[in-house]
Amino acid sequence: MAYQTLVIEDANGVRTITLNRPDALNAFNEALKIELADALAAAARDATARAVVITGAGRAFCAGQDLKDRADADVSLGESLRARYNPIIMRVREMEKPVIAAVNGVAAGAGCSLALACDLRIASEGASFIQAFVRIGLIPDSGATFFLPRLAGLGKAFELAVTGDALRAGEAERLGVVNRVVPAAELMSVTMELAGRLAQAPTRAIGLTKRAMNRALLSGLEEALDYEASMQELAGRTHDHAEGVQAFMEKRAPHFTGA
Ligand code: T3D
Repeated sequence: MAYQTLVIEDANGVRTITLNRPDALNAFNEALKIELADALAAAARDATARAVVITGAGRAFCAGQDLKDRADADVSLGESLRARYNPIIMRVREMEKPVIAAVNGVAAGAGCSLALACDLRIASEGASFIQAFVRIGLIPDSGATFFLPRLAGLGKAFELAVTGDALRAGEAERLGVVNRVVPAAELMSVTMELAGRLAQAPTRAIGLTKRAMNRALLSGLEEALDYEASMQELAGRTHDHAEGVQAFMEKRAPHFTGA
């Protein structure tokens, strides 16, 4: 498949997938969702790719769903999650090789979820993680209700989910949400050094380690993703969600009424 929204590079057993819509902060339009799912499946199949890095072009990692595609569309968010986002998250988790998120800037909404679903996160000093969903009247999705409490603890996860406040890279490292924080200029060299080391390691053993940890801690993931989709279907039909998206488009604060 030829990609319009991704850049794929291979070096020393490391497959790097770069989300490449920098003008939209790498927000997920339809093409990016389809292409990322395809690229992850291809990386899983390809025995020469022994570690995978996901990063973003430009100043952001990923700003989640492209809201400009949602502005006047009557879309079932539950269907959108089941058809597009949940398969991406499952592919990251089911791939029996290490997947590293090189978080080069803001990771918001489903972009944050994607980073959280990876096996390791290396963040640049200016990176941040935003559960942006609540800002537009939605619930955390694409695995955020599942991964964030496991990584940050329930209390912090709930706080981040219901305030939509940014979790800065430094605090994310302190909480264990990211593995390492490095200066922006060193992000890719540090990430590639780690990915290269893992690509030379016993891939089968690493894959089986991931499978065992998935089973030990993540065995309810598929059900959780489906449940999120059902809750998002409800949230997506609220007036507050319509108002949240409208306010984003108009670059103003939303006025939520609870309806
Ligand atoms: O819909 C479904 O299928 C269900 C699934 C939902 C999953 C989700 O991800 S829901 C959450 C969607 N994402 C958001 O709500 C985040 C929206 N973006 C922001 O809140 C902010 O942009 C950021 C906090 C990420 C970054 O802020 P800042 O100040 O650094 O940048 P900015 O000025 O807001 O954005 C720069 C440009 O990117 C701007 O475009 P412009 O004005 O220069 O033409 C902005 O509109 C665009 N952009 C940023 N995020 C998105 C986006 N365009 C479309 N969709 C976006 N998500």
